[in-house]
Amino acid sequence: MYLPHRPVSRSIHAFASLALVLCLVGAPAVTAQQASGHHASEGAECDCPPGVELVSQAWVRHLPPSQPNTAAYMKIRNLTDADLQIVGAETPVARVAELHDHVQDAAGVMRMREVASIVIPAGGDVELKPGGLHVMLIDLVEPLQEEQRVPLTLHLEGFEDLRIEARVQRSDDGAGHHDHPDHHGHRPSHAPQP
Ligand SMILES: [Cu+2]
Repeated sequence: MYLPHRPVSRSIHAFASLALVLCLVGAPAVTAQQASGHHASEGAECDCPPGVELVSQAWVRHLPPSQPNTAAYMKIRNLTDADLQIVGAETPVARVAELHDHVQDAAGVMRMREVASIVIPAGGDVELKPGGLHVMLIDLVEPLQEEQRVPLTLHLEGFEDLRIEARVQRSDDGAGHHDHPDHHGHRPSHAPQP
């Protein structure tokens, strides 16, 4: 069902050229979105390379100003025919951004740990969400305000960056923007936050 990445790129270029010709003869113009290589995902704010989409609004958990760290969550879709790997992240609002997952320790407690990469499967999605994968924002430059827009860049191995604009929200608000088929109605008991 999904088109492989390279033909998609080529078709966008071909379409853009065709559109230019059509413009000259008075046919409807394509939007700037369709003509550019990067595009904004529908309903979600991302300057994503062709073949990659943000499925839902990216968000950063709002925490009391005393908390030096927080986390960013989002759902990303890979329309290409190859697995993609997120291998790094950066944001101007935190001095360090790490890729994290939650794993259960021997005592059954969920704990965060850093991971080297996060895979977005070919033709599939990956969801970063509370209690699971997330981008850890460590040592915030200053406390984040609710509704603040946070630029977040994700580096993909051998691929162009995703430039995302995440919104700062309380966890309840954020959860409202996501599907939670495996949501149990409470946060996993793990420390430290988030
Ligand atoms: Cu973490």
